[in-house]
Amino acid sequence: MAKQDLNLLVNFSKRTQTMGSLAVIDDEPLQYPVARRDDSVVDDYHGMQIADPYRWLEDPDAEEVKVFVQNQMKLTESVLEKCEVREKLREKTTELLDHPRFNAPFKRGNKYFYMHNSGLQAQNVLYVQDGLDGEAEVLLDPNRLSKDGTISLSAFSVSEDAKYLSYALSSSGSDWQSIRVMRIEDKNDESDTLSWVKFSCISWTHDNKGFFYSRFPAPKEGAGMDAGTETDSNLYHELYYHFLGTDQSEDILCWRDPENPKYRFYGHVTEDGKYVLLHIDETCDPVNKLYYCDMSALPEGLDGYRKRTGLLPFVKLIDGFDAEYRVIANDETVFTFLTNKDAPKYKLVRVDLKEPRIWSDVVPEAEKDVLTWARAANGSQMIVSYLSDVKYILQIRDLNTGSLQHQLPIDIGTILGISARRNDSIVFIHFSGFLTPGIIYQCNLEAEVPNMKIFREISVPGFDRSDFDVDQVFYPSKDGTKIPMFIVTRKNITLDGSHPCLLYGYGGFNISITPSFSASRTVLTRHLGVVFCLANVRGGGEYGEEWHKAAQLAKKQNCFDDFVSAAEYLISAGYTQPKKLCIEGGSNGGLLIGACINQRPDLFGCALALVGVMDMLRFHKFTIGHAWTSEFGCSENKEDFHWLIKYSPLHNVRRPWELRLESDQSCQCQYPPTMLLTADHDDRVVPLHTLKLLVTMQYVLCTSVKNSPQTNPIIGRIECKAGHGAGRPTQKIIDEAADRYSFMAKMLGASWIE
Ligand code: X98
Repeated sequence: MAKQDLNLLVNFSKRTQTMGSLAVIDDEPLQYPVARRDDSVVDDYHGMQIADPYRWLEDPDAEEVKVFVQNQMKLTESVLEKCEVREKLREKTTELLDHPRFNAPFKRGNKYFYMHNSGLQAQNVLYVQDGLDGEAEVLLDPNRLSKDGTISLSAFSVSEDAKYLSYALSSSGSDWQSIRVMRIEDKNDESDTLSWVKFSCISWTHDNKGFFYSRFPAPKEGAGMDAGTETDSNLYHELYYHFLGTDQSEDILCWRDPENPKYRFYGHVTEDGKYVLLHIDETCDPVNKLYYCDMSALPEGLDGYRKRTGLLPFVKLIDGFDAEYRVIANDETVFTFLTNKDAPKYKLVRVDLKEPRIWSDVVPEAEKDVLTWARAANGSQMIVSYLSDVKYILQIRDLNTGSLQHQLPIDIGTILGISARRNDSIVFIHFSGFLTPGIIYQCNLEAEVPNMKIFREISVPGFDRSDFDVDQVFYPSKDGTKIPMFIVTRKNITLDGSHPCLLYGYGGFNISITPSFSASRTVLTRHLGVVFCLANVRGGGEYGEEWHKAAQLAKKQNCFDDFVSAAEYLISAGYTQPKKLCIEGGSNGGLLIGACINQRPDLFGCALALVGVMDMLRFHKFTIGHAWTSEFGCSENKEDFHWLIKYSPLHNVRRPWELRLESDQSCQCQYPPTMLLTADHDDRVVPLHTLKLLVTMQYVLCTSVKNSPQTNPIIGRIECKAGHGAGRPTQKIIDEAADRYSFMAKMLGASWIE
């Protein structure tokens, strides 16, 4: 961006007057709330002056912000009331969710544990049964913990003897957790309560005396009042060991590093119970340090540390952030790791702690496929999965030699979970696909040819997979790179450009977006004829770390280009046309949507940006945002600032009718109808991102312009008692889907098919 443009941005409000608004829905004008602009807030970034007139929206406790949110919610409701298919969507999505579902069971002692939802329960319930044939009973039902279903079971761990359950609860979708302990036999809670837990493993020692967990110091002000609404930076993580039956204040501090306040620590006890591994990371890049402590060599065990201060004597195995190391198995001192060290598509390696300089490959990096995970089972075997052109492959390999023993057949879809232990021959594999709501496979590794027996299949009344087609295409991006994209349609559609289309993407953090079942999207395809497309744009992990790096930092623009090219492909191939094309993304994908509507407002008929990172100059200041500088860079560095200012959604809202677009063939001369979504307890991507972008779009495009051509609505949906997405009760999931997709349907002119 030219310096001149930035100065224009600073002076913007001085040149224009607030006019009210001319956006229209059903021929009725929309009145955007008037929001104060504070022209005194101007920051100097490396000699450039950047205005931030809505800085006041960064204070979630300010009365003015609460009023602003209320006004926006009222406006949005007035739009949604006019979206005819809202109730039908709510009804059908409810119907399609109203069926029993499960995840893969896992074994401790002779008991099996699994999560289950009978259909419309707000939160999944934890069940336990003796053996595989025992009668299942409820162990922990989070639905009994709050009337509105906003307390969720966000993590749990069963002690080795299956006598205790330590479980983490989260309120209103916040990342904060509170850990409690239950005696499994009588389902009574012990008095243990551990607070301010976040980004933690819960890992029991095999003496069943307690477990490792991680926490941050409590936020300074109003601690405990409404955790999750604060924006304070999460710093000074610490690893603790908690002894059952003691107060949190007596927990052993196992590791901290005050000199590196951004480091995060996870303690993980190895399957043989001998070691605790300390996994350290600083950012969201797939790299970590790895230390270990031989607990059997501690003279008085962990008990000794109750009496004295001092951290655990961890030994540094990996002490740099140059690669990722995830433990797969160990035999005494010989450890097998999954790593991307010199292997961007990952490999399995082995080291003996006695000779830490000698590493060998067990399963070398594959040429094309990404080794996504491996689980040791049945003594000397492992289940290994690869991602091959965004489709999972499942194999059984020899743990010692790495050699391939069997291929396990699976459909196009995602392995959502796997339960396997070194000493168990039975493994459970949880699978889902666009047209497969869920199958739990049971695989007996002792069998000569292990087969995938269906243990449980999730069936959805009213859903018939033969009504749909799934295809995968590889389209060229701006620079010619071939990008994979899945396309889900009603059976045998004609490619005449007439179909409403929903294009979804993420594109970041080495995260692969793979096919899975979605009740609400199935309703869209079945009843609105929507073509659903999932573009696996660069920045994700679909082809390993190179694919990730290809749209990171200075190359972030590549993921936007890939997404825009997906839209262009869908139009040129006859699936849809710009005014019938809706784009959607959440979190880093919300940023993708924000950037794409700024760059190509002409290309889309609707945009849905969920919980997005929108202020790229300030994201690092809030909660865990500092961990994302590995992906985005940081505006405090001059070079990074110049990357960020080019695409930051908040800083690139322009009136299209005043610009000449590169592609200006069919410019609608306004932004697509846009819904920006956030939630009051989103402490991952704090709501201020969405609120600032929302008011900026409303101001620049609508309220500051007399007779603005921007008649497409720009609205915000701000959910209460919810966070970044996890732990949301079923009713809130349904209501949100009905709201955003009924808005989409209305804006695209999609009509209901019975
Ligand atoms: C996060 O920010 C994930 C947050 N997070 C975790 C856990 N560990 C982390 C370690 C480093 C940094 C972040 C971490 O949740 C964690 C560890 C153990 C158990 C449970 C949690 N992510 C990014 C995100 O949410 C990308 C995905 C994960 N973003 C929001 C990036 C931009 C928008």
